[in-house]
Amino acid sequence: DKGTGSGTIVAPKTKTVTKRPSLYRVLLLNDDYTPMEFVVHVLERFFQKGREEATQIMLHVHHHGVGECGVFTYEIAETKVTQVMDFARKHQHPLQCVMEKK
Ligand code: NFA
Repeated sequence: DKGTGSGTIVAPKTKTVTKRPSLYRVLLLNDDYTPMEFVVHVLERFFQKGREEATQIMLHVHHHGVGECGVFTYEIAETKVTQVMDFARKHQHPLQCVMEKK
């Protein structure tokens, strides 16, 4: 291939095209029955929130009907939704968790 003038053979430059992954919001939906403490626990356990932020998010969902738990790539968001839905079902709470493209 092209020389450098020193006799050393170097590989040709190649252009790398990277694409940023699409991002998805994971949301919790309000309902009338899931205990507030359970929602706080979900936010701590699956979204690594501290007690204070988890409580703020839970109260936001309680008052506004929906709130964001985090933003993730597709596969991570899907995993969070499944984990939360399985955990809520196991404890017989109607809590709903969904994802939406940003
Ligand atoms: N609205 C529920 C209650 O009053 C609490 C809740 C908050 C449920 C956020 C779901 C999501 N027990």
